[in-house]
Amino acid sequence: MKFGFRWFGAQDDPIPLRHIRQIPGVSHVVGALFDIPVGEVWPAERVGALKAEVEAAGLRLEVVESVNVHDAIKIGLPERDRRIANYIQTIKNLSAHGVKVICYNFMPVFDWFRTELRHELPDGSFGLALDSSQVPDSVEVMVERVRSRSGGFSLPGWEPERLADVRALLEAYADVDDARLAANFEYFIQAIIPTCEAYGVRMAVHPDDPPWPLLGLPRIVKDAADLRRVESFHDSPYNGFTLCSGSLAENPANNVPAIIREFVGRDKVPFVHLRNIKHTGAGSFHESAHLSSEGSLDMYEVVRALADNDFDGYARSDHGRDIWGERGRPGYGLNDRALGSCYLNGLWEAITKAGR
Ligand code: CS2
Ligand code: MN
Repeated sequence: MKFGFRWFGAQDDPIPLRHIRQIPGVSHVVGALFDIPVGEVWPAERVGALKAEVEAAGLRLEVVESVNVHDAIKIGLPERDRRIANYIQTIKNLSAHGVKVICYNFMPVFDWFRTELRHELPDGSFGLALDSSQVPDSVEVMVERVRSRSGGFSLPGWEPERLADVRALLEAYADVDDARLAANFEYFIQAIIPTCEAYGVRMAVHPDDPPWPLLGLPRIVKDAADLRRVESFHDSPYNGFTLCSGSLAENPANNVPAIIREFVGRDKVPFVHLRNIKHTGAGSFHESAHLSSEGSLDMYEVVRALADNDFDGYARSDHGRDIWGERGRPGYGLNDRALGSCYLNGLWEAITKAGR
């Protein structure tokens, strides 16, 4: 297992690479070009510059998160072929600089969805939370709430430019039901996977977060059955998954270790996100520290499912809380993600050594 840490770039992340370099067990940066608008090509020289910056800090860049998918592709507009051609060029440019895995998602309109970005926990730390009773009816209210509570940080998936007219965007999705979205996803996968195979870049779709439909929008990467459908679009190790323990676990019906065993066992998982969440009611949860004792997910079983299947892909600790007075980008401060990395590396060492 190769352990990475998500980084938002020198311009936009208060965490310097040299601090990431000091987290024991972390050897990779999971990065992106956050300023390139969704649907445009990532220029090869910009990818090369990011890689050089990461390597100069003693780290590696082999996973990018996320190359987001333009709404025209998800909706199925005529413009999609041009956007797919751009995506294919981005895959080639990433491959030219040694990127091996692209994390992305296929959620309409929004990426992850929370009602609270700074929910205070009993120990005085702060984490993200979703309280289903607090989801506003109006999307404009939701967009404004996320913007005003983001602590001034940019949040991928909630770009103000793209959501400036969120109502028009939602209307563009009016005829996109589950079946249409799946057909558009299949069209995208069939168009890009031959390039991924030729250029050695594995696609890894992130599950929907939360894994259920919201605000009338379909969501189609929620559970094992959905993952099998995505797999059937083009059966190849290059058409794979970012198994995100926290996102999947938000629905208590998802058996996360079983999902890991199934898909890692079939070599469909180049990348995993490891985090814990605590259920607080139907459709409600808050993010917790990574330890099993702090949340609803048994992280020992999650890591054991990876180890039992000889997982040799990339992993990162996902969302952490704000602790020790840090005011980080929501979910992406330094301290708690670093603690999570150490804990997860400890589980991995204990489980893999015991299995020898
Ligand atoms: C989130 C997402 O749960 C998560 O990992 O932080 O932003 C996620 O990175 C994207 O949905 C992946 O495309
Ligand atoms: Mn995740």
